[in-house]
Amino acid sequence: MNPSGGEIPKDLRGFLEYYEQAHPREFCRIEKEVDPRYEAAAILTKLEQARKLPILRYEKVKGSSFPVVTNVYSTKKKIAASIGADPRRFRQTYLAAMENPIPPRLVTGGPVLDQTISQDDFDWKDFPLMTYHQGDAAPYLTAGMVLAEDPETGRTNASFNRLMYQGRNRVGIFMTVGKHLHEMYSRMEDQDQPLPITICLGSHPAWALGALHIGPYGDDELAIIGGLLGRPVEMIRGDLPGTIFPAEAEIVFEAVIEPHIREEEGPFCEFSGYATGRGLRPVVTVTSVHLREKAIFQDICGGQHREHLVMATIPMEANFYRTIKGAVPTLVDVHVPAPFSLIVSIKKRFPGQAQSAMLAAFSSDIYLKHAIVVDEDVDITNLQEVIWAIATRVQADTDILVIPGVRGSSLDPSCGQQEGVVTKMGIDATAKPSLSAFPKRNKVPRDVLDRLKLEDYVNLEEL
Ligand SMILES: Cc1cc2nc3c(=O)[nH]c(=O)nc-3n(C[C@H](O)[C@H](O)[C@H](O)COP(=O)(O)O)c2cc1C
Ligand SMILES: [Mn+2]
Repeated sequence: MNPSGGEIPKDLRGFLEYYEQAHPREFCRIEKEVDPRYEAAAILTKLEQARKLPILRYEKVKGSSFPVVTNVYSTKKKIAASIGADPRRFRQTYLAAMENPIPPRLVTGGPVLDQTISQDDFDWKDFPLMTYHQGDAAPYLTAGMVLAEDPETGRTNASFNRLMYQGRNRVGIFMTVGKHLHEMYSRMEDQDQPLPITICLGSHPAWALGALHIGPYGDDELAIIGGLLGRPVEMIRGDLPGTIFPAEAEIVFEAVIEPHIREEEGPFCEFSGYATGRGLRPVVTVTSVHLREKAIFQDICGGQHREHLVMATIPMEANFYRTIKGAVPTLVDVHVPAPFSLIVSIKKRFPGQAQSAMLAAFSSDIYLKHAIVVDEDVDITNLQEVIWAIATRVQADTDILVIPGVRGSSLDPSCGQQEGVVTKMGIDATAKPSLSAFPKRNKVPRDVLDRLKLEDYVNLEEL
């Protein structure tokens, strides 16, 4: 059930229809033609500056016949509404789906098979790939969810990977070293084989949460999406061996990542806030395309925009919560305030637990670079309080853990000679030896606060 009491929408279109009707002020149809080169990104940027985060539907995008939707995941409220969850309890909903996965169901047909374009008739130029920021090397597709099947386990991995226009049926792909898609690709390349994939656009928002799941290699991300939806996702087998795609997607590209080919990819303005990542990277060749009638092309604006940060943070925080809770049972909360950064609050019972929390966090997400651990009296969403805890509870010679030479994000512009190898830092900003033994925080007595009525002393209206 969604918050209005109706059924959970079955697909992206169903969600967009529901949301436009339920929240018309958060849904904006743009009739005027928009240029995919910078203009779409400029509209989004200006709206963000005005603190507006509606779903945008561009009816006419220059050079393409597809309508484009963007900003679908721009707030927790929108994503939560798609699965009928309470946005304030989203973490519990996500964790419950991880613990109660529902395996996918194979079907033989579905709306995505309305139309098929063959390899010879396909041209990326017919699709509205976007150029967002100055410094982007070429038009990009960022909302493509890459599905790949592990040949040994038969389980499907899902991830978002930026794809750069290179030619009629070729795009460059960026796969972070150490992430699962890169591992699958490497296993196939070791055998001189291409990795067959599908690139899926325009699925129910639960798909994005599953694709951004962070867990061990081999976790079935389709089953987590099923868990979020409360029903199995319906999948169709593709023409290439090992390819699989959702029956309800708007557009699906069947493709292979070629072995032993590397071409220039990037730079691209990334969520880190920088134009980074120029390098020699693998190449994807499209072999066929399936589309629904009146297909909608989904876009996620590249760079440091709300949508990317909001959608990625939900699964990331759920993963940190689950793994740290395993090491420190008195974990209170986790918060990801910026790229590569984590703040954790714990109720420290024993010395060393802040370090246990850091190590659990570092080992469960290669992107994490800085972890700050505070006591439960600190509001971790208030960065000023966190800095205060560091200022008053940390001595750098004993409370900072530095781990050099660890795999991190290759998009970290501060890493040295070796791309993607970083120094990790944990800051134990808990009170030592314990909060109860530490000087007390300033507090006006509770009973005085409770009994005193401010309006007896000042006129608040006049202040
Ligand atoms: C919009 C968007 C674009 C992304 N682009 C990339 C990318 O180009 N390369 C990459 O390695 N990860 C990218 N990510 C992050 C991965 O999708 C994410 O780390 C995912 O959990 C990886 O899954 P895997 O470890 O199962 O392969 C992107 C995430 C989002 C939200
Ligand atoms: Mn994975």
